[in-house]
Amino acid sequence: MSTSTKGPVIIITGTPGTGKTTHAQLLVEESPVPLRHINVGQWAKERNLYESYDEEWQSHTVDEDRLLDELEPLVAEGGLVLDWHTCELFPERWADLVVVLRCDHTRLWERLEKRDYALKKIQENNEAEIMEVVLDEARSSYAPEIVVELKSEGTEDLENNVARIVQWIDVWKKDRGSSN
Ligand code: DAT
Repeated sequence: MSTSTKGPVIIITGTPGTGKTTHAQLLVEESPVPLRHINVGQWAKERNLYESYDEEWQSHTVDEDRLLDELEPLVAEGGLVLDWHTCELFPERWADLVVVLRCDHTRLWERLEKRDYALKKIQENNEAEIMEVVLDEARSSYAPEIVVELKSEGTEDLENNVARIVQWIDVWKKDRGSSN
Protein backbone atom coordinates (compact mmCIF):
# COMPACT_ATOMS: atom_id res chain seq x y z
CA MET A 1 0.00 0.00 0.00
CA SER A 2 1.05 3.56 -0.64
CA THR A 3 2.40 5.36 2.41
CA SER A 4 0.68 8.59 1.40
CA THR A 5 -1.50 10.52 3.85
CA LYS A 6 -2.70 12.97 1.19
CA GLY A 7 -4.65 10.79 -1.13
CA PRO A 8 -4.64 7.37 -2.72
CA VAL A 9 -2.68 6.25 -5.76
CA ILE A 10 -5.07 4.87 -8.35
CA ILE A 11 -3.87 3.14 -11.48
CA ILE A 12 -6.31 3.22 -14.39
CA THR A 13 -5.22 0.76 -17.03
CA GLY A 14 -6.64 -1.01 -20.08
CA THR A 15 -6.08 -1.50 -23.79
CA PRO A 16 -5.69 1.80 -25.71
CA GLY A 17 -9.13 3.26 -26.41
CA THR A 18 -10.91 1.66 -23.45
CA GLY A 19 -11.42 5.08 -21.83
CA LYS A 20 -8.59 5.55 -19.32
CA THR A 21 -8.05 9.25 -19.96
CA THR A 22 -11.77 10.00 -20.09
CA HIS A 23 -12.26 8.22 -16.75
CA ALA A 24 -9.22 9.85 -15.15
CA GLN A 25 -10.36 13.34 -16.14
CA LEU A 26 -13.87 12.86 -14.75
CA LEU A 27 -12.50 11.24 -11.61
CA VAL A 28 -10.25 14.24 -10.91
CA GLU A 29 -13.32 16.51 -11.18
CA GLU A 30 -15.50 14.38 -8.91
CA SER A 31 -13.02 13.09 -6.36
CA PRO A 32 -13.58 14.09 -2.70
CA VAL A 33 -9.78 14.41 -2.29
CA PRO A 34 -7.44 16.31 -4.62
CA LEU A 35 -6.07 14.04 -7.31
CA ARG A 36 -3.48 14.70 -9.97
CA HIS A 37 -3.94 12.90 -13.27
CA ILE A 38 -0.83 11.69 -15.05
CA ASN A 39 -1.28 10.38 -18.56
CA VAL A 40 1.91 8.31 -18.40
CA GLY A 41 2.38 8.06 -22.17
CA GLN A 42 2.21 11.83 -22.56
CA TRP A 43 4.29 12.36 -19.47
CA ALA A 44 7.07 10.17 -20.91
CA LYS A 45 6.82 12.00 -24.23
CA GLU A 46 7.07 15.46 -22.67
CA ARG A 47 10.19 14.39 -20.79
CA ASN A 48 11.60 12.37 -23.67
CA LEU A 49 11.85 9.29 -21.45
CA TYR A 50 12.44 7.05 -24.44
CA GLU A 51 15.11 4.55 -25.23
CA SER A 52 14.21 3.75 -28.84
CA TYR A 53 11.65 4.04 -31.63
CA ASP A 54 10.00 0.91 -32.99
CA GLU A 55 9.43 1.42 -36.72
CA GLU A 56 7.30 -1.68 -37.04
CA TRP A 57 4.84 -0.60 -34.37
CA GLN A 58 5.28 3.11 -34.95
CA SER A 59 5.77 3.71 -31.29
CA HIS A 60 8.46 4.76 -28.87
CA THR A 61 9.86 2.39 -26.28
CA VAL A 62 9.77 4.02 -22.89
CA ASP A 63 12.83 3.99 -20.67
CA GLU A 64 11.14 2.29 -17.74
CA ASP A 65 13.87 2.93 -15.17
CA ARG A 66 13.86 6.66 -15.82
CA LEU A 67 10.08 6.73 -15.90
CA LEU A 68 9.86 5.05 -12.49
CA ASP A 69 12.54 7.36 -11.07
CA GLU A 70 10.60 10.43 -12.20
CA LEU A 71 7.27 9.17 -10.95
CA GLU A 72 8.49 7.94 -7.56
CA PRO A 73 8.47 11.35 -5.77
CA LEU A 74 4.97 12.08 -7.08
CA VAL A 75 3.73 8.72 -5.89
CA ALA A 76 5.27 9.43 -2.48
CA GLU A 77 3.20 12.65 -2.32
CA GLY A 78 0.05 10.65 -3.03
CA GLY A 79 -3.23 11.77 -4.57
CA LEU A 80 -2.39 10.44 -8.01
CA VAL A 81 -4.17 8.84 -10.95
CA LEU A 82 -1.76 6.98 -13.20
CA ASP A 83 -3.29 6.38 -16.63
CA TRP A 84 -1.45 3.93 -18.88
CA HIS A 85 -2.07 0.94 -21.13
CA THR A 86 0.19 -1.24 -19.04
CA CYS A 87 0.66 -1.47 -15.28
CA GLU A 88 3.01 -4.32 -14.42
CA LEU A 89 6.09 -2.12 -14.20
CA PHE A 90 4.63 -0.04 -11.36
CA PRO A 91 5.79 -1.45 -7.99
CA GLU A 92 3.05 -3.18 -6.08
CA ARG A 93 3.59 -0.89 -3.08
CA TRP A 94 2.61 2.13 -5.22
CA ALA A 95 -0.98 1.12 -5.84
CA ASP A 96 -4.01 1.52 -3.59
CA LEU A 97 -6.44 0.65 -6.38
CA VAL A 98 -5.99 -0.75 -9.89
CA VAL A 99 -8.89 -0.19 -12.29
CA VAL A 100 -8.87 -2.23 -15.49
CA LEU A 101 -11.23 -0.85 -18.14
CA ARG A 102 -12.79 -3.25 -20.64
CA CYS A 103 -14.61 -2.65 -23.90
CA ASP A 104 -16.40 -4.73 -26.49
CA HIS A 105 -13.93 -5.31 -29.32
CA THR A 106 -16.19 -3.97 -32.12
CA ARG A 107 -16.63 -0.70 -30.30
CA LEU A 108 -12.94 -0.59 -29.44
CA TRP A 109 -12.07 -1.08 -33.11
CA GLU A 110 -14.20 1.94 -34.04
CA ARG A 111 -12.58 4.09 -31.36
CA LEU A 112 -9.09 3.18 -32.56
CA GLU A 113 -10.00 3.77 -36.21
CA LYS A 114 -10.98 7.31 -35.26
CA ARG A 115 -7.46 7.77 -33.92
CA ASP A 116 -5.98 6.98 -37.33
CA TYR A 117 -4.00 4.07 -35.95
CA ALA A 118 -2.40 1.81 -38.57
CA LEU A 119 -4.47 -1.30 -39.25
CA LYS A 120 -1.84 -3.55 -37.70
CA LYS A 121 -1.90 -1.53 -34.50
CA ILE A 122 -5.70 -1.66 -34.37
CA GLN A 123 -5.63 -5.44 -34.88
CA GLU A 124 -2.98 -5.95 -32.23
CA ASN A 125 -4.85 -3.87 -29.64
CA ASN A 126 -8.15 -5.47 -30.52
CA GLU A 127 -6.70 -8.93 -30.06
CA ALA A 128 -5.08 -7.91 -26.78
CA GLU A 129 -8.49 -6.74 -25.52
CA ILE A 130 -10.16 -10.02 -26.53
CA MET A 131 -7.37 -12.01 -24.87
CA GLU A 132 -7.64 -9.92 -21.66
CA VAL A 133 -3.92 -9.15 -21.73
CA VAL A 134 -4.05 -6.08 -19.48
CA LEU A 135 -6.45 -7.72 -17.04
CA ASP A 136 -4.13 -10.73 -16.70
CA GLU A 137 -1.21 -8.41 -16.22
CA ALA A 138 -2.99 -6.48 -13.46
CA ARG A 139 -4.11 -9.68 -11.74
CA SER A 140 -0.62 -11.14 -11.78
CA SER A 141 0.99 -7.92 -10.53
CA TYR A 142 -1.31 -6.81 -7.67
CA ALA A 143 -3.30 -8.30 -4.82
CA PRO A 144 -6.72 -9.46 -6.12
CA GLU A 145 -8.63 -7.28 -3.66
CA ILE A 146 -7.26 -4.06 -5.17
CA VAL A 147 -7.87 -4.99 -8.83
CA VAL A 148 -11.26 -3.99 -10.25
CA GLU A 149 -12.45 -4.76 -13.77
CA LEU A 150 -14.98 -2.24 -15.12
CA LYS A 151 -16.90 -2.10 -18.41
CA SER A 152 -16.35 1.12 -20.38
CA GLU A 153 -18.65 1.08 -23.36
CA GLY A 154 -21.07 3.98 -22.94
CA THR A 155 -21.46 7.22 -21.03
CA GLU A 156 -23.54 5.49 -18.40
CA ASP A 157 -20.66 3.10 -17.72
CA LEU A 158 -18.29 6.05 -17.42
CA GLU A 159 -20.52 7.81 -14.89
CA ASN A 160 -21.20 4.65 -12.88
CA ASN A 161 -17.53 3.69 -12.83
CA VAL A 162 -16.41 7.10 -11.63
CA ALA A 163 -19.15 7.10 -8.98
CA ARG A 164 -17.88 3.70 -7.80
CA ILE A 165 -14.31 4.92 -7.57
CA VAL A 166 -15.47 8.02 -5.68
CA GLN A 167 -17.26 5.72 -3.21
CA TRP A 168 -14.07 3.70 -2.87
CA ILE A 169 -12.13 6.93 -2.12
CA ASP A 170 -14.70 7.87 0.56
CA VAL A 171 -14.14 4.52 2.28
CA TRP A 172 -10.36 4.86 1.85
CA LYS A 173 -10.57 8.27 3.54
CA LYS A 174 -12.69 6.96 6.42
CA ASP A 175 -10.34 4.02 6.97
CA ARG A 176 -7.40 6.40 7.10
CA GLY A 177 -9.23 8.74 9.48
CA SER A 178 -10.14 6.03 11.95
CA SER A 179 -6.69 4.43 11.94
CA ASN A 180 -4.82 7.70 12.52
P1 DAT B 1 -7.69 5.62 -23.51
O1 DAT B 1 -7.19 6.72 -22.60
O2 DAT B 1 -7.92 4.33 -22.80
O3 DAT B 1 -6.83 5.42 -24.73
P2 DAT B 1 -9.81 7.49 -24.13
O4 DAT B 1 -10.23 7.94 -22.78
O5 DAT B 1 -8.92 8.41 -24.90
O6 DAT B 1 -9.12 6.05 -24.06
O7 DAT B 1 -11.12 7.15 -24.95
C1 DAT B 1 -11.08 6.84 -26.34
C2 DAT B 1 -12.35 7.35 -27.00
O8 DAT B 1 -13.45 6.58 -26.58
C3 DAT B 1 -12.70 8.80 -26.66
O9 DAT B 1 -13.25 9.38 -27.81
C4 DAT B 1 -13.75 8.71 -25.60
C5 DAT B 1 -14.43 7.38 -25.90
N1 DAT B 1 -14.85 6.64 -24.70
C6 DAT B 1 -14.06 5.91 -23.90
N2 DAT B 1 -14.76 5.35 -22.90
C7 DAT B 1 -16.04 5.74 -23.10
C8 DAT B 1 -17.25 5.48 -22.41
N3 DAT B 1 -17.32 4.70 -21.32
N4 DAT B 1 -18.38 6.06 -22.88
C9 DAT B 1 -18.35 6.84 -23.97
N5 DAT B 1 -17.23 7.11 -24.68
C10 DAT B 1 -16.10 6.57 -24.24
